[in-house]
Amino acid sequence: NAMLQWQRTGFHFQPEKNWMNDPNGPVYYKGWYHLFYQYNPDGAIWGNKIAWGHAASRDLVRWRHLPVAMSPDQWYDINGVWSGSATVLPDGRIVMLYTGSTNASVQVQCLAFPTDPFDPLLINWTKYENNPVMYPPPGVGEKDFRDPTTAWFDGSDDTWRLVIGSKDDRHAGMVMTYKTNDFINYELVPGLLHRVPGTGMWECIDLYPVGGKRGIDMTEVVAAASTNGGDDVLHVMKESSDDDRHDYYALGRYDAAKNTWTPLDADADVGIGLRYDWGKFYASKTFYDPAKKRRVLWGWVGETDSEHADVAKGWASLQSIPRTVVLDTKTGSNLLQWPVEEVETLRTNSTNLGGVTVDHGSVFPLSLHRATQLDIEATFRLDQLDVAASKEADIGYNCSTSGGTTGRGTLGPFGLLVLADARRHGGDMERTGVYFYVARSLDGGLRTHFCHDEMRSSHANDIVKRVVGNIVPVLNGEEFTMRVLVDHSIVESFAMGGRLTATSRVYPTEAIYANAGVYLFNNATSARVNVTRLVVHEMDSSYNQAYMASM
Ligand code: DQQ
Repeated sequence: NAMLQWQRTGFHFQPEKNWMNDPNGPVYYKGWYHLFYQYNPDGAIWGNKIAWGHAASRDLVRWRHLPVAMSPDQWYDINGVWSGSATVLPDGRIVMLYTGSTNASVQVQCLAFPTDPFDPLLINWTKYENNPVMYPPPGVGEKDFRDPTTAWFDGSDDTWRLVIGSKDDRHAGMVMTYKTNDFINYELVPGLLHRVPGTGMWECIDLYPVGGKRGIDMTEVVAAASTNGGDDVLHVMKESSDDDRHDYYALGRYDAAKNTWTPLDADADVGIGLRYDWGKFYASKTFYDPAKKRRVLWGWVGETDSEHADVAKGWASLQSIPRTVVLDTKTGSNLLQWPVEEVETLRTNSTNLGGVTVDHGSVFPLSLHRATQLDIEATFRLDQLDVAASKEADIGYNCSTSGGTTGRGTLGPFGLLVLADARRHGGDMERTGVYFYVARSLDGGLRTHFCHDEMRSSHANDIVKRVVGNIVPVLNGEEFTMRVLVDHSIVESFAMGGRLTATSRVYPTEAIYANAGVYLFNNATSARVNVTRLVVHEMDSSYNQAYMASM
């Protein structure tokens, strides 16, 4: 449908057509990054014939689409080749574990290998002849046993371990650990690695170590822990809550010998505390990139339009920009997510627009050539006198129940309007608000919220529009910073260096092509906002024909 063609992105990953969901088995192999993904080759909706789509890239940004890697063609996965993870063995071989939905819709774990290990593109995959290798254990629902993680090596008993998410009969989300020494025979490790009441089915578990700088491989840490305690490293546990479709994480400590993971802060446990992203982002997965010694996160960004619209356009879903993940050593209580550095190689035409002051209650258009593919870096500072004079209490400000860009306080909202109608500013013009809202809390301190306002992002009426976001830590002396990736129908923001992220799918009908623009706005009732830095980079498309041909 040519009419909806403008919704396709320029630098976010998406298949050429049809439905996509979870990222699967991300791995680096012989100079190539591989991304597999849940894919329906038959259409733009999810179905019971899900296969593994496949693409490869040298830089995580420019992708080469490859043939479907695995299809539902065996009794044990005939209802779907579902999500799974890659493990790289010390000799370089890859083992892939995934969930099969059997002919009776039972969830079982299955094993597959590259057919030709000398092929860096890993085009063909061979399923293990005696699949499945794991069945739901006693007491676990046959439809509640899925999404095996990457395995790590535990030198204490020379076995590989991996975890699988589930829920119990009291609706608690939970994680089970398995060990194996050949990837064929598995033993359930007694006890549960973790369990949180009331959180429902935990899909797509991820468990990995984080430090403050480079990424860390799980095997490396477990080996170190058995010799020196490994105390300087924390372990992230992430689960995707089937109940409310958000990815929740927590920082904690993994004790391999006891088979436990314990959150640093029980009040911010997995499933009830931090989210990776406060917008549309689900079923994510990380991998360790040995080439750049970093941990990289992928997340599925679904559609918020109607299924009817997806069928009309012939495709559905994007992957987030791949994000590096490190521990925020300044707060010690959250991760930092940031677009992989390779994204910056797509920047062209950078315009410096900083050094302006936006008065309260005003909107200021930016003059740009094109505003459908952007990487925006913005830093704001509130006038200190205005902050001192502000007496507003932050009683219950909440992005999702706020008035978005139009709800006014003394110190916010202020920020950007993107994918906004460049032709005129006014009333019901299409725009997506990306903003900070600063308020005084009852203890007198400042509390900062970062939100996306999708309420006026489109004149179309078959779209879920919300205000999303949450409180973001801002430490003494820090300015308010945001990085916003704009790509036709997605706005992906990183606030305060990646302490908080928000992703929105938006479907403007008028603010498209040359009519798309960006505005600075400050809708506070009294504070002036200094925009100390504002750099707008136009972004090249990563699906460049010449590049594709040269690969
Ligand atoms: N998607 C897969 C499952 C997983 C779910 C099926 C999460 O393996 O639990 O497409 O989105």
